Amino acid sequence: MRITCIPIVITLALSLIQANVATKNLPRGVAPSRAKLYTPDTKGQWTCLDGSKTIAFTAVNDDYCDCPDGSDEPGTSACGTGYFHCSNIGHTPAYIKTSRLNDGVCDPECCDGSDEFDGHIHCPNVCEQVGAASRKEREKLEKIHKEGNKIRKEYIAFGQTSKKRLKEQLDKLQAASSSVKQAAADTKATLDAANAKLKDYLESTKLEREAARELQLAPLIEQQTQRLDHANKINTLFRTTLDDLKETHNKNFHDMAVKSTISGYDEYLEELKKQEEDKNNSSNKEEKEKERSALERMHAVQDATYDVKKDIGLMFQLIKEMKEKYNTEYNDEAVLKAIKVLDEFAPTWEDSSNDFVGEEFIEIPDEDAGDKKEEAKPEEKGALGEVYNRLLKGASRIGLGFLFKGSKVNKSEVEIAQEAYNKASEEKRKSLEEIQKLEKKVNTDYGPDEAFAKLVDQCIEFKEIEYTYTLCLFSEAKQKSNSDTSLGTFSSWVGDNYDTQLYTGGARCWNGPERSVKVMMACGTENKIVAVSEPSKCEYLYKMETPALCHDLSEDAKNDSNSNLHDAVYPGKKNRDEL
Ligand code: MAN
Repeated sequence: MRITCIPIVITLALSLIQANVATKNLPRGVAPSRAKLYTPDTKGQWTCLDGSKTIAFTAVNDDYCDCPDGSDEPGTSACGTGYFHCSNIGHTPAYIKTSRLNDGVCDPECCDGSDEFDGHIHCPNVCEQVGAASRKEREKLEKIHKEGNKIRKEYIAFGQTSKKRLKEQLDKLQAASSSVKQAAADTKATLDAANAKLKDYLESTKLEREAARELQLAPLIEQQTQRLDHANKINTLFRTTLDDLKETHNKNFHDMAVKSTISGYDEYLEELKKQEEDKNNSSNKEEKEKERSALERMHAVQDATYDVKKDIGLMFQLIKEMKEKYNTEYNDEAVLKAIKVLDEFAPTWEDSSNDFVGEEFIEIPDEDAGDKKEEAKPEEKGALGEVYNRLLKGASRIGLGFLFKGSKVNKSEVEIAQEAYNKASEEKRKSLEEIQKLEKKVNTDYGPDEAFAKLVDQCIEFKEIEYTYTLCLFSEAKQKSNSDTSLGTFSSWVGDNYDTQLYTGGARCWNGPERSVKVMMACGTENKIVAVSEPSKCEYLYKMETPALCHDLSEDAKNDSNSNLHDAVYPGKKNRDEL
């Protein structure tokens, strides 16, 4: 709908002219502007306005309905379907349905009282007062409109400058993005080449490096194996102790503590058996052993030590629980023997400074750790020492210093390439993100003249008894009480008038749809929400005012002469009898 205003002066002048034009013969209820339609032909005949019938002109307003469209009775209620024109001199002319004539009610639309003329009641002519009040209201609205329109013009200027600036920024970023992309691609290629080189190097020196690792880890494997052996011995001691207890304890005593330890031990044996079976099914042990690298073997010995220690812990605990609860009066020798083993072992087990217990794992050094020298120590100058020195030189040459951190090469080619690639791809990511953000802003519809750009991310709120409703324009609407409920994010404009927005995809309503908001806007001197309702469950309606909708009235008047000022302020609202 085009928004418009017919200035007050023109309205008044029109009313006067219409009144003057009215002729004596103009039937009651016909607007002077329609006088031509109510002229008899030369034979005194007249045709219904829908063309359906010709009747004598004297039958117009004879209180008998002749025309199907009711046009022959504009000034009586005989048809009831036509329209009666009240001149309302001093205010604005209006139409009412003819069914409301002489019905004993003074219709407010006919402020001149002309709708009740049969003498049953008297309707005073209040057009002067009503007209004055209406003109005052119009003036007030016009003032708001003028003020709002000034702000709107600023909004437009802002929106247009901002759009231009955003477009320029976007162009710049887009132009720069190709070199950012290229840099990311180039650094990726360099990284791939460095990785390929590293892979080749690692492949070609595999045997030598393994030999060097062997040399490095051999003493540690040996050390860890000794710990495993030691752990195995303790494990065997506990197994034998518990086997003996199981065999030789006095079954006649039925000591519950002893029984519970033995059944715990049986469960443990059962579990152990299962694990052994799984292990045997899953691999050919010897084959695997042969293929394993020094590091894998080191891990295997460490894992085995850990497992054995866990088993010892379990058996230790079983005997300990028995010790705490067994019946001392029985003096069962088998039980006492098991407790003796426990007591002897307890200090070792519970003292974490013991090197087997506390440090069953020996930390495995990096492949290159401890090589803080360019050459092998004189005592390493056997065959492996030479291998090491050759590797060191080869690695330095291609920049694979990380293999030998202590050497003169601080950073490897791969590390350098990786850092460059990380930096370039981060720049590429940032640039694309920035472009996307700008594109979103540039492509958002802020109205044909960009007036709404000023409202982006402006947040306004409306407090009512239970909730505070908020709206961040072009962003999100919320309903707040103890917590925030999203009512939806900006989705689109509704229609072509740029006065209604839709926010969708809010928090789902219990047993219902996702919450959504329709924002209906009208002209006002500031951005504010003036009413919030929930016409249907979880579908909200915000009414807001904004200067962005205070259009230039004179411009609008040119475009749409049928609208009035009220429409300009609250577009879409119609008089019920409007024709
Ligand atoms: C909350 C509010 C109301 C809504 C109900 C639906 O109480 O969001 O507006 O009608 O949930 O269950």
